[in-house]
Amino acid sequence: MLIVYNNVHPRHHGRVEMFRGALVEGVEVPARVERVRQELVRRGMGRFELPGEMDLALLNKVHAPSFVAFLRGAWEEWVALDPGNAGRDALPSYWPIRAFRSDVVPDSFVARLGQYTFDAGTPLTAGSWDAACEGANCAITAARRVLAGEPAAFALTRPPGHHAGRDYFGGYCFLNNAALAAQALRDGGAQRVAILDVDYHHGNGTQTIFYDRPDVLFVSIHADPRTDYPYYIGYPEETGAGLGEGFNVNLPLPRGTDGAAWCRALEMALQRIQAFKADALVVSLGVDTYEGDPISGFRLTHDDFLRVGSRLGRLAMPTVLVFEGGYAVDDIGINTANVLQAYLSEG
Ligand code: OKP
Ligand code: ZN
Repeated sequence: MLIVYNNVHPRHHGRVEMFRGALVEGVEVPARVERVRQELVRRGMGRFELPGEMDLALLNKVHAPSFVAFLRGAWEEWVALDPGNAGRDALPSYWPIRAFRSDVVPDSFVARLGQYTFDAGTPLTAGSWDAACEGANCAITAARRVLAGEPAAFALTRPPGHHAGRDYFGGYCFLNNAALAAQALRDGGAQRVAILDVDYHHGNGTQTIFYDRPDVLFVSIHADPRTDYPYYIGYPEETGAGLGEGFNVNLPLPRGTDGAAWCRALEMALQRIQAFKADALVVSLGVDTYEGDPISGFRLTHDDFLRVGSRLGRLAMPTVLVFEGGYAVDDIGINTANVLQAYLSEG
């Protein structure tokens, strides 16, 4: 499979995230992507390529230009607050909730930081912008390669993307790689694009970016937000708005869900995608549904990932796969390569 690889991803390396009142070691580490790369090399199943020139116009179309500018300059502003900050990740401490004003732009960097993110678990570091921007570039490049006739391509990148919205970051995500791939497919001639999000967590960013649009169908299988992150979104009654009504499908499942039950939800998702008659598919491929994942609660096995891959391969749709979550580092290579290898064996 064609793998578009983000070779600058280690520039984003968060030290800590806030968890239950403590700063704890982060789980979204560079080794995640390196393990996947090593396993693909070991199996001899990847043609690795680097992306070309970044399409900043597309980035500024999917994301708000003010947000893109904020992210690009955020590290410099953080360090300007206090030179000692150079040794510390930027994390927010203040958020404008509903009762506060949403029309003000404070001078204070930490105040603006809280306007652009929704949790204190997404450390912004010196190289976060570089890594995220190149990751976005990988996803866009993968989409363009598929438009040019490649049957499938995998954007192997971190940080992940599906929690990032038009003008906010969070959930370890800064730029929405899957949304950028979908928009690149649309702009390149695909009339209808489906996004299937199989990460353990609901892809709130992707959902909101396309919520009022009928040309991009978003279907997500994820942990019930009543118990799991991102908590405030991802419920089944969220079906789209305006022209986009009916083009958003959330399939939450309870903690403890095993591969058999998960695959039944996958069948429902694929039924909807086929009825939509998508010209191309984007898969937000998180493997944190794995039974050994340290922060998640589903119970998919190594073999279940083979089933998922072959089921997706049987669709025989032009497909862009974008790497999302998965935190069981020792098994992340096996699980991801299992999906891709089984996908290819159906081709
Ligand atoms: C990103 B992706 C664990 C708390 C969970 C955020 C999870 C983000 C997951 N200490 N916090 O969807 O895999
Ligand atoms: Zn996840």
